[in-house]
Amino acid sequence: MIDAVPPGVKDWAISLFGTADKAVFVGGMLLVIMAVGSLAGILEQRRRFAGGAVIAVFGLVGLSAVLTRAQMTPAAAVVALAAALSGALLLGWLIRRFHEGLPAGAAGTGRAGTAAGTDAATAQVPAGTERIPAGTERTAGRRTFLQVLAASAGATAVGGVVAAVWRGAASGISTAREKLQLPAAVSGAPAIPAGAEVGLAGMQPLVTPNRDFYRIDTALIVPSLDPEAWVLRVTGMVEQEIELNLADLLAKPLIERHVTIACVSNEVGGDLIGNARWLGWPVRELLALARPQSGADMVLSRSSDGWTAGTPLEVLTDQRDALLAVGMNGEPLPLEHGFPVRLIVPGLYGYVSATKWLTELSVTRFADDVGYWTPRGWSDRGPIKTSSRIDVPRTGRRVGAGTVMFGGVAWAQHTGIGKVELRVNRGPWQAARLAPGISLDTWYQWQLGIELTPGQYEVQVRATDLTGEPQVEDRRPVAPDGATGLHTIRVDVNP
Ligand SMILES: Nc1nc2c(c(=O)[nH]1)N[C@H]1C(S)=C(S)[C@@H](COP(=O)(O)O)O[C@H]1N2
Ligand SMILES: [Mo]
Repeated sequence: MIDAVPPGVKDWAISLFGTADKAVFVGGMLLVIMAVGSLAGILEQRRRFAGGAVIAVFGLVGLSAVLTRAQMTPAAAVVALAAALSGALLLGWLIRRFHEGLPAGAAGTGRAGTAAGTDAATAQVPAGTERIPAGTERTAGRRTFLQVLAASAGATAVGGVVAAVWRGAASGISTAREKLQLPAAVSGAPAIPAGAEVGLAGMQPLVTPNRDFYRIDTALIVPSLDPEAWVLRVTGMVEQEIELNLADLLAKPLIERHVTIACVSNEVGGDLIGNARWLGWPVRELLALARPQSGADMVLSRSSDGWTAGTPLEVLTDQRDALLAVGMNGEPLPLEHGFPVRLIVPGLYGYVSATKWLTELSVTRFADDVGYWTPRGWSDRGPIKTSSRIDVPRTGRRVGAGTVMFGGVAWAQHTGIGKVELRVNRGPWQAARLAPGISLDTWYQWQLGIELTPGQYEVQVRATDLTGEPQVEDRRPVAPDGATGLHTIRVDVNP
């Protein structure tokens, strides 16, 4: 569904539900399944095979969904077929019981009732068969219904066991993750300068804890990759194809850097952005071993579930610290953030760079290949736009008159922030105190106290990068290549 919906639907879902979109999607899926099940029941009751046809079509949709997934073996089709088959069999059984209205033991007395149990009670019974009183039939019908419910529950339980085995495999990966010993970096992350964290109540931490880090991906089930079996292939327009396993990667001289990554779907003022300390091997060193051929200008990175990102080759080979990351804030990557290995590229939105559960780097050309989101209405290039956000006070918040403390973040990855300014009710811009950044690739915090008398105010923030380029003030939506505009909040100042 996620792969097939028209461009724009995903944006709409993210803007409406944020990172709860997956839970909403699964809930919606259950509602649709219940609706299709009800429809199948109603149709089958009227006409034989009509409900079965509904289930067959639903099964085919499931089958084609399974077969078009990346790296699905034909064996995966068994799941869809088994689901459709058990659905159809259950439906057939339910409808037979419904029409007969007879207890399981009395079924097969040779006659089917015209409709529900009450009609069956008056139906003709073949000679020699003892007539079952209506009341008994109703009780029996109820008992049959309960038996069918129990059988359905049993079938569901079998599904549950299958899911549990699957989850068991995932938790095995969790154990493997916990056991994984990350080597020390040969070049550690530069120390966080004193005062980089302004320490205003209500501000987010400068380094985002893993559990609070935003998560965006198309994976309904988090891929669980066995670190022992993981291999990365470098393919395509290279002089030397390369295969690298995790032990090979961990034996390389790893470096550690703070990098702020952001989602292209992040609205102005939004929270689809986070800053972490990543441990990894520079991608440029791997690509240097593979020796890209002339004419190549893109690296299509692929995940275990077939998702792809197209990153300019230049960005992966220049001196910025684009990483094959294995560590996040001192731990192996959390499963949701790409365990065992992902890409982290300073300065580019995640959809064109930050491939999680990485399995392949294919050196290619923008003219020949596209990443996952490009045919779905998003630009093939995705440099992160300079932007800024007010975190304190939150919009609509009541504050006391006097000096009101404002605070927030600003980012211009790989260029760095030069200044941050605030303005009240579209008045003159006032320079905020910009805290020292960890690096050009991370967000910066800022704060500013402004004297405000009682009343209602509109406050805006504007960042300017270190080359003197201010952020774009025109309001533009997130598609196709990232939102622009000024984060604007309302503050109510009490007397
Ligand atoms: N395999 C895979 N990697 C992916 C994605 C995805 O859908 N699948 N989404 C990308 C997008 S759009 C973003 S913004 C970042 C988010 O990374 P995070 O979830 O660790 O914050 O991951 C990127 N990597
Ligand atoms: Mo994203």
